[in-house]
Amino acid sequence: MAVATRLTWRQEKKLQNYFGEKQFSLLYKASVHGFSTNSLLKICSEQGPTLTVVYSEDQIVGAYMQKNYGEGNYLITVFVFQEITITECKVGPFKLLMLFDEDYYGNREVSIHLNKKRMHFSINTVKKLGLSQRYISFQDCEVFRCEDLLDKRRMNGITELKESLLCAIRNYLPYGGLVNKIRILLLGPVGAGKSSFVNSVKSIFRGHVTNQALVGSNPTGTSEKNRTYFIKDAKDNNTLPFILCDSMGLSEKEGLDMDDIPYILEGLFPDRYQCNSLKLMPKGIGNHTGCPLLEDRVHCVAFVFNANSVEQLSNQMVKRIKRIRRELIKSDVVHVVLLTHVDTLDLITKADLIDIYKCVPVKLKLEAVHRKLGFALSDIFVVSNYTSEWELEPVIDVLILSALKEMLWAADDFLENLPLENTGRCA
Ligand SMILES: Nc1nc2c(ncn2[C@@H]2O[C@H](COP(=O)(O)OP(=O)(O)O)[C@@H](O)[C@H]2O)c(=O)[nH]1
Ligand SMILES: [Mg+2]
Repeated sequence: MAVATRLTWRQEKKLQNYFGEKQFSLLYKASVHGFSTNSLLKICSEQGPTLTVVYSEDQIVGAYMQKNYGEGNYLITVFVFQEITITECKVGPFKLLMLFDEDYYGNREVSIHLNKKRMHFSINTVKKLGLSQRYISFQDCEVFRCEDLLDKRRMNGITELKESLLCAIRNYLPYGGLVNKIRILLLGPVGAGKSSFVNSVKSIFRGHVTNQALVGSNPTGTSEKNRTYFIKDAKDNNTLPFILCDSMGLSEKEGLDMDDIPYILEGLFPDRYQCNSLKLMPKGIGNHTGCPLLEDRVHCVAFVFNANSVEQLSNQMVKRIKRIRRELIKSDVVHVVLLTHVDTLDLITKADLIDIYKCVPVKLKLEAVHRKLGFALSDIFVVSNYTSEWELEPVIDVLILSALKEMLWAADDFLENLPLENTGRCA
């Protein structure tokens, strides 16, 4: 049977982040491998950086060591983890082995006596760590190997994945050649990150961070105009096979008129056009001929929400979104959800973005969105938009490109399911 740690998921996550985005592998557990220094050293030598943790009644106390046991003299980080706070101090330098020196009861800053199940501290260390006494009794001791989550090997894998996603999107051809470009409509509350998503996609294909779409544009937060963006690929200067339609945000007071939604889906989305109602838009503006082409229609809708606040959407907003969703289902338009701001979710670090869908806070978030708005879990994607970064980061690119690829694939489903009579252009 696999040996399991006593750390809760939250505790492990907090420690991993605290010690610099590490991945922990449990090497040794005293209650399984024996409360003896020999057993510990046999298992934990030559393992690189390690974290040793002891569990007392109400505290977790431990030591982080950046080197192998047995190598020269080094400083050790000793910490006390109580509820949600971690207090640390540096001790040493001494040989890491001496941490477990069982015969020693002197004034060493810290020592762990496995056979007596006690950890001892000097008066100085007691003060620095805010402990109430010079030793604590513990029930178990565990040692973890600590590896960088974003090491070179992993980063190479991410870069390869990014390249394969770029290639798939560049070479994408809409189903059956029915249209030249897929139109993706971004819908969602003001401030959700729609314009930032456009900028992020543009940045990736340009090869550097750019901010063409106005972000957080006016004092009320709504963009005044709907905008249509063709995306250029810096590789060959061609436009890519999709168009992003950045809508005015949904808001309680201003913003997108709900009655306009069916017109927008039909293709009435004139770039920069400002009006109170699309119903009243005169023919001749943009692509408005009164006879919408399949090319001009919306082929996929992406609902964009801020992952931090999606659970707090007002009842009115939820009603609107559900109404739009019904409209989409009625007209067979495929739709997905983009949860932005995932970089700012509690306990999420950049390294977590690699395997974001496995992270517990993200899984809970997806379930909450599913419960509140009814979207299928498999249709919800998380992204972190470029907002303050200067350089592109492959981990962020992979999330954005994966979501984009899913939208294109979803649009193919829409095209494939079109009734035959709708696939020809309007006579
Ligand atoms: N940290 C973070 N901030 C974001 C993200 N997406 C958007 N923002 C910020 O959220 C605010 C609103 O974004 P914007 O794109 O204008 O939202 P829109 O109204 O839906 O177009 C801006 O301050 C952005 O910088 C994201 O993924 N992460
Ligand atoms: Mg906007």
